[in-house]
Amino acid sequence: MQEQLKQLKNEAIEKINVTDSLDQLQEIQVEYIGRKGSITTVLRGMGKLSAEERPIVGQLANEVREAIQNELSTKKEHLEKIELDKKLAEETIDVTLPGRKVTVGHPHILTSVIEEIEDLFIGLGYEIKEGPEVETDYYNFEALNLPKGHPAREMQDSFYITNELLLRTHTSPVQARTMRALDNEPIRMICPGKVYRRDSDDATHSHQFTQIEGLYVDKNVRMSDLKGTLDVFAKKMFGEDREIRLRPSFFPFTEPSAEMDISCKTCGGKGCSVCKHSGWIEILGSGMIHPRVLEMAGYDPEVYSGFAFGMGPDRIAMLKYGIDDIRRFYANDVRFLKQFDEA
Ligand code: 2NL
Repeated sequence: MQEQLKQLKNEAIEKINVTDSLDQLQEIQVEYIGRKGSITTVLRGMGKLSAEERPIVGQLANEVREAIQNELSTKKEHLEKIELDKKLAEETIDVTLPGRKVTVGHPHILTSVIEEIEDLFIGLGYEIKEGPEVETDYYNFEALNLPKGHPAREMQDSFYITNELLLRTHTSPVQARTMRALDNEPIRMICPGKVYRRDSDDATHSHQFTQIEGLYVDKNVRMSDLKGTLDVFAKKMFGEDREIRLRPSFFPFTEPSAEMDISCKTCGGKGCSVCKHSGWIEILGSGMIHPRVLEMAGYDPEVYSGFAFGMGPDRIAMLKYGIDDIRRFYANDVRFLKQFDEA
């Protein structure tokens, strides 16, 4: 029996020496010193031994078990170290490699144009105001001197939510709301935002586009104030060498009304294809606020006067950057959008 134990010990140690797998070590442990392992099986035969032999064999069995356990532990540590070293070597990071390029987005070209206009008017003391895109019939039309049945409403057919609620057709209701909320105080404001019209989309029309409007109300505001302000705007936005001209026009919410043109940069006013051979390019609509609009907003038109103007950032961007189709702003083709990274 002692021979048997010594042989099992040698056998186990030999197996431990040759293996290089942690799984196999585990198997060896079960095979030799586990609860149903070979050593235990041998010890079951101890009953047949004499009283003198029993403690000797018992001690030997313990020594064998301990020896195997020690070998197992040493080898396990060794294999685990190899595995760790291998992992560390494989996962080395070369900190000198160049980093991966992170793609950074940028504002949409329309946002950039709107912000450029905002900044310009902030410099002239104007505040930026925003309002709801779902508007009441009252603020979108009624308060702007466009009563129900007015023929000019037809030009601004819209998306109705109910009879009295619609997607706003211009940003003017923001101004009507702002005036209403104030009590005969001077105002200088700019309101940018999305507007909607029931239009058929083509190169120059979109059912959703952007607008930016300005409003100036105070005592003794005159048409010359409007012209001076628009002249500063045109020169800052399109170049100091631009001239402006005002042409008579009509809007229900202004009287008198005027359209503003800037001199064509491409031909210097001589006439070319960009300005359709007129030497001038239409930029915006404007006028002196209609007394009825002031009155409905709670301002006394005998004391207060003001001017207003409105333009389309879509159109401004198309002119400024030579963009041929308004639908490009909304198609989200990154090849188009990426061109204006630095704009
Ligand atoms: C255009 C013309 C314009 C206004 C907008 C306005 C607003 C109030 C009172 C009076 Cl609350 N006027 N806005 C005035 C004249 C023209 O827009 O062609 N926009 C694209």
